[in-house]
Amino acid sequence: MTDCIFCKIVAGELPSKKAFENDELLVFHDIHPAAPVHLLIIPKVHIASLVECETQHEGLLGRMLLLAPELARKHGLNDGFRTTINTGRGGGQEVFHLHVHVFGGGKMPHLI
Ligand code: IU
Repeated sequence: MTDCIFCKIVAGELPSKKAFENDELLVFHDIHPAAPVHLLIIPKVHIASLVECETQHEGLLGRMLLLAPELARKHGLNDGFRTTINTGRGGGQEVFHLHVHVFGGGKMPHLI
């Protein structure tokens, strides 16, 4: 999608601090970190949000989630971490390209 910021990051048209990359996924550090470690896991293909995901995306979603503990371990989040997927404006989503936030390393407020 041409006007999607995360697609531009995938295409290398905008810079990012990469933490992981394979054929399917890209992980980079959030530009406004909410914790000492704050990573975003995104699919390289444009999917606007969790609402747009279908059965065909089951494997992709599973691999996105399974990457989180691996990233957390690599970034020293040995005591735990938080994963968040904001969905839609009502869910606090600001960038409409599916992403999983993985963050931790500080005192995490209890939200729910
Ligand atoms: P949200 O779940 O859509 O609210 O989160 C979007 C995140 O993307 C947010 O934490 C931003 O700081 C982050 N981000 C980024 O890392 N790089 C960017 O160029 C833009 C947003 I725009």
